[in-house]
Amino acid sequence: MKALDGVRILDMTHVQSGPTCTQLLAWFGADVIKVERPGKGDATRSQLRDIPDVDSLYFTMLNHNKRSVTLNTKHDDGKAIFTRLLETCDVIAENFAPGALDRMGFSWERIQEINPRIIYASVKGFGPGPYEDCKVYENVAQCTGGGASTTGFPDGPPVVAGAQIGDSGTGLHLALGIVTALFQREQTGRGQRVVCAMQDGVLNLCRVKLRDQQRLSHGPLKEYPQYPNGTFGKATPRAGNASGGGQPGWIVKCKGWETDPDAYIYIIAQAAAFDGLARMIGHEDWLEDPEWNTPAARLPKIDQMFSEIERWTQTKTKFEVMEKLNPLNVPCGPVLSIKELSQEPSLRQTGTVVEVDHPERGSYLSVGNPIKLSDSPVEVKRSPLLGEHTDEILRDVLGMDEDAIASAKADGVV
Ligand code: CAO
Repeated sequence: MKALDGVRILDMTHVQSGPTCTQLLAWFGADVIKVERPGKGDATRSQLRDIPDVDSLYFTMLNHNKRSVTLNTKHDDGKAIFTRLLETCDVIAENFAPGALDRMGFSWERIQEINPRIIYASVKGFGPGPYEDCKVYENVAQCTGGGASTTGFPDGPPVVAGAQIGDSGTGLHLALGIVTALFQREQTGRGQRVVCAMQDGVLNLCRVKLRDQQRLSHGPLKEYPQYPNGTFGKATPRAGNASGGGQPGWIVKCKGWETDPDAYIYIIAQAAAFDGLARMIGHEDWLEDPEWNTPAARLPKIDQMFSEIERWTQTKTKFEVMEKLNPLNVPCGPVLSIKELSQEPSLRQTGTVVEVDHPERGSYLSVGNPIKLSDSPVEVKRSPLLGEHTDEILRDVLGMDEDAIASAKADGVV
């Protein structure tokens, strides 16, 4: 069995944030019924298409293991079908612009009347406040949640991260909210409202930056590259590639960096392993030198220290550096390109990178479930075609007969 066997989710999500959440729950065994607009479906089906008329990778990689039903929830008959779906589901998840479900006639009060046990889960851009009505995409969330102002180099503009912390990050938060609410329902018998704002999700992931904001009023942030030779302003600044923890770290060039944009490695020069690191890079002289042999003495010369480390790393590939430094307990990590990650055998073995077959596009690579449960196996199944399961859901979940299904189709309701 799977962890969420028996849980049925009415999935009104679209684009990225919501679909990542319901995809995870589907991998854990929930029956996820994706409701899509007849004829159109989730907008990402046709966005960033690489093959004409075939569901995009954007869509397929975010909607595995779901069933798709088309339904016009603004049509009166569609609302009736939607109401019956609400009656049979444990969770409704959505990430429309604020108020969209209310405008369809399904307020939280109405949904509770229809099914008091249902959990109503939403992603929104902002929580209650001045921006609550705004539409939000990934990079807007990164900018408004503290990600962009703290990412990049001190002398450069704010930068957004490649990791989708606004969308997929908030989807993860929502998934936790849903399973927590399901757990509480075991005790209370009642559903509840679960809301995650993308701004809140990003800020949660920027927690250490709020820590630093408060430390700033008590003196300079000594682990930031601005210390001691630069200046600090009033807000947590951008720290380049500084480690953010108590140990100095930086990205340095490795052999081949002139032509390979990913020939770099992150090295943490932590005090406990410093002697071995100094010897390895040919700086045994540092061990006896009071200018170098304590963390405090090195602190004002971190740039110089990493320049010396880089002189050595440039003579080795990033993997050779890894092999040399790991036995010395020097924490380090090669900058792996997405190409390298997609080919990494260990990630294939664990199911973190999976090859999936699709009837229209053939085989493609996806990221599988990164959360491993020992007693809930995951089988990654392809995303549904638009409306692929409309008939079976109307028939098997709602008990509609063939005539009723035919008439819903004729009226454009499904
Ligand atoms: N039948 C009939 N109508 C449907 C439907 C269905 N099955 N499914 C959706 N619709 C309607 C909605 O009711 C809505 O109509 P109204 O505007 O009349 O209320 C409309 O389709 C589109 O909804 P939308 O406003 O959410 O879509 P958008 O493309 O304009 O905005 C987005 C997209 C993502 C900016 C917005 O949904 C949003 O801010 N969501 C919350 C934050 C979020 O999750 N962002 C992450 C996006 S991933 O980067």
